Amino acid sequence: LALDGELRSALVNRQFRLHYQPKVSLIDYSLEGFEALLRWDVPGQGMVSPGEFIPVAEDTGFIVPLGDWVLDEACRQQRAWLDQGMRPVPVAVNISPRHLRHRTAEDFRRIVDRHGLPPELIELEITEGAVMQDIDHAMSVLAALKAMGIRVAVDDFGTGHSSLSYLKKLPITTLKIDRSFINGVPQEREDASIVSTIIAMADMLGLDVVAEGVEKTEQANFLRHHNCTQVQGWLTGRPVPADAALDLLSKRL
Ligand code: G
Ligand code: G
Ligand code: MN
Ligand code: NA
Repeated sequence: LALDGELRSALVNRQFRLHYQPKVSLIDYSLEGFEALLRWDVPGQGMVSPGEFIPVAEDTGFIVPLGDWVLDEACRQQRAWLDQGMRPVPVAVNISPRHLRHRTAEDFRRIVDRHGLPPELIELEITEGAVMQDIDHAMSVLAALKAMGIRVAVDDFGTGHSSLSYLKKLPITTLKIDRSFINGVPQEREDASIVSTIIAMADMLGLDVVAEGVEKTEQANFLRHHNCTQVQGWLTGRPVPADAALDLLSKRL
């Protein structure tokens, strides 16, 4: 594949960037974390979205070195912010299914340790699909990550095929409610029921819950009313380059 070769050269030529989207408290709108989102800065063409190349990288296996780079870069940036005296907030990275299958918890920890970071300042976002593809491996990796103190979120929650019996056993810290459900809130009764039920279930399971894709004040109001405490979406901040993320860290509550 031509694109696979271009992606491999892009890594060598340092054309990948991370942008950072704020995760914000619904109680006081304080900044509580970031999600790192990959961008490909193609010379003369601007930023290419990961939606256009992650599927190819997943197919060819390039996602493994690329995913390692993403985690390493997020850790490097987090270290730099801490060294500049910034308030510590967790930074999350997306781990694709194939990356998860090819790595152990020790592999991830080695990258975090390389930067001398407290493990609780790094969060891995993993989709339900990634967990279900190889449940035994995922269970053992997640259990070891938990023992190390590295946070794990289930991303796009509600869209995958995980059963509640696995959810009960999964050693995770956070559920991220998929934005397809947030979209219909508060008008669509089904979406409103699903969202309020996920929030209540997360609370009873002792998990943190984040609502993704929040674009409107009415959505934030609905979520606050149903005791969701953290949101991520265009309403509270788009993904921004590292320098703009530093501005947020230094100026915001
Ligand atoms: O940022 P954007 O909306 O274009 O992202 C599109 C998709 O790419 C999302 O599903 C997001 O989770 C995924 N994505 C963004 N950054 C990364 C990354 O670093 N690794 C992986 N595996 N997926 C990512
Ligand atoms: O699959 P994942 O949840 O990691 O995807 C995250 C992607 O969602 C990011 O690439 C980001 O650009 C996108 N995103 C974040 N907030 C919003 C939002 O409020 N609305 C929409 N439509 N997309 C969003
Ligand atoms: Mn994500
Ligand atoms: Na998501």
